[in-house]
This record gives sequence, C-alpha cells and structure tokens, in this order.
Amino acid sequence: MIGTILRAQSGFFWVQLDETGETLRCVLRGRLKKIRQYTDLATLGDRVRVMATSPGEGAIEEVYERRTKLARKSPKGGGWFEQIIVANIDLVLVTFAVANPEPHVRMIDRFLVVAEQNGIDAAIIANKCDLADDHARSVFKIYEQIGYPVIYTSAARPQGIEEVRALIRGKISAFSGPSGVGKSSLLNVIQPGLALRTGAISDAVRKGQHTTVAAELIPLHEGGFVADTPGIRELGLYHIPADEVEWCFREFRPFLDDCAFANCTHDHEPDCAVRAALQRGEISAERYESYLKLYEEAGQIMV
Ligand SMILES: Nc1nc2c(ncn2[C@@H]2O[C@H](COP(=O)(O)OP(=O)(O)OP(=O)(O)O)[C@@H](O)[C@H]2O)c(=O)[nH]1
Ligand SMILES: [Mg+2]
Ligand SMILES: [Zn+2]
Repeated sequence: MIGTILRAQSGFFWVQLDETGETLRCVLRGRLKKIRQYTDLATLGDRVRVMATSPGEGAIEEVYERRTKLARKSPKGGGWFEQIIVANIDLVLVTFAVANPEPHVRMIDRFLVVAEQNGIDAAIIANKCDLADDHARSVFKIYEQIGYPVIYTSAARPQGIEEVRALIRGKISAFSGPSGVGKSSLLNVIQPGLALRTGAISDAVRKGQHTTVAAELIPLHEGGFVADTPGIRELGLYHIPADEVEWCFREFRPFLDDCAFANCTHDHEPDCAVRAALQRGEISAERYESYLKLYEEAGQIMV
C-alpha cells in the first residue's frame, strides 16, 4: 500500500493510505536505517510503501525519492546533516503579522531565502490585518512588486481565507514563519474542525516555547496537504553557500550576468549591475541591505 507521512514522533510515523484514507501508525523497517544517513530517513510529506502489521499499525518498507524538500542543514561529524521540514513540498507560505508581533523586512527575507535556496515557490501571508491600518501593510508592498503573491488575511475577522484556500488547493504546502503570527489560527479558519492549539503570545513568551511543538501535515478537504509548523525564532543562514545568496534575491537575477566581475559580491566592486539597478530604483534599498547582511552571514561554517 502507498501513502503519505502526516506526522513523525518518537520513532513512529503516521501514514495516510491513498486508497482508503485510513491512517496507520508505522515503524520504519530496520534495513532502511542503514541508508541515507545524511538526511532524515522519513519525514512529513514523504511518499512511502507500507505493509499492515496489525489493525491500525504498519511498517514502512520503502521511502520513495523526494521530488522537492524544504530543508535546513546543520553541521554533524565533519559533514552536514539535513533536517527536512516537509518533503515533496510545492509552496511555502511565509507568514507574518502586520502587527503583534511587528514584521521585519530582514526576517521576511530570511524565510524567502530559505525557500528560494530549496527551489520552492513562496507566497507571503500578511496576517492580523484586523489589528492595523493600511500603513502597516507598506512593509509587504515591496514583495508584491518583486513578484511574490501577498495575501492579506485575518483569522479573527476573518479575511483573505478564500484566497489562501485557492492558493493551497491540490498542493503540498507549509505555513512557515515566526511564533505567534497566527499560523495555526489561520489553519483553523481555513479548515473548520481542525482545532489546532493556538496561544496568546504572552503565554508563549512566558513559557519560553511555541504553541505548536511539532510539524504535522493536514489533509485538505479540497485536495492537497498543508503543514502547520512551529514558529522559528532564529533562522540562521550559515548553511547556505554565500555565493548562492544573490540568486535567492529574485529581483537581482536579471542583473547578475552584467556585473564586470563574474564573482562580484555587489558590495564594493566597480561596474556592478546590481548596484546600478539599486541607484536607478529598480532594487529597493531595504532588500539590498538585507542581501549584504545575509551574504555576510551565509557560509560562515566551513566543512
Ligand atoms: N487580532 C488577531 N489575532 C490573531 C490573529 N491570528 C492569530 N491571532 C492570535 O495570535 C496568537 C498566536 O496565534 P497562533 O495561531 O497560536 O500563532 P502561531 O503562528 O501558530 O504560533 P506558534 O505555533 O508558536 O508558531 C493567538 O492569541 C491568536 O488568537 C488575527 O488574525 N488577528
Ligand atoms: Mg502554531
Ligand atoms: Zn555586482
């Protein structure tokens, strides 16, 4: 039987079977543990072949090759270990609030760079629109200009929900973003009956933890899956090669071949096409600053 992993916890994997829609709690066959040790063996979004072992339970016999992945790397034993947040993902929903907590361009750019580096489409969700006026939205305008879909939502009002539904229908997508921006709250409105845990920010800060503790993939009534993920407080980019950062700023791409130096960092070199575009106002100063900052931070750990 073939299915999709919805949840992974304490060595168990919850697999939804294609044919019946039933979910089995599965273990991983021992022989699978001998391969692919640089990455998560099996994770949310993975397509797997399972064998039923007892009612409601099974064993994963095979994990199929991943089409795409949203991953972060960390150093391990002189190499890298890749932690996969969601496998076979089509779209990342980079979620921020227009207020409470305040959005920061630098932080938004970090999430976008991670999506771009993984080669995954990204859209921006600007939530809590009930809390702020149009001025608060101006942060997000730049992203509309450079071609990211931006959806203004409110889980409280609610607002923008139908647009999000249309965007994620039939795909595998994931809500990603800082803690307290309303990822779980939005999902509860998108698909009534989910009853995902949500929490007041003050509570989360006091307890020093996120309300959502583990990512899970939710099958959508309208087709497709969406992942709720725990908020990320710090998103370091040290695992991304510095020379890949320019590509992750999508509006830089048309200019990258026109710099005088092939290895131009777009910082101080003469005849830099990126800085020329900045001067002409075709690249925003905020985004350019982000680039310099993130370039400097990227590739810090060498292995
Ligand atoms: N005013 C307003 N409050 C909202 C909205 N969406 C969520 N909230 C509140 O914001 C707080 C955090 O919401 P959550 O849905 O738990 O946030 P989260 O992004 O899932 O947070 P983590 O699970 O910690 O990553 C809760 O108190 C929600 O009630 C909204 O659109 N407007
Ligand atoms: Mg949550
Ligand atoms: Zn340049």
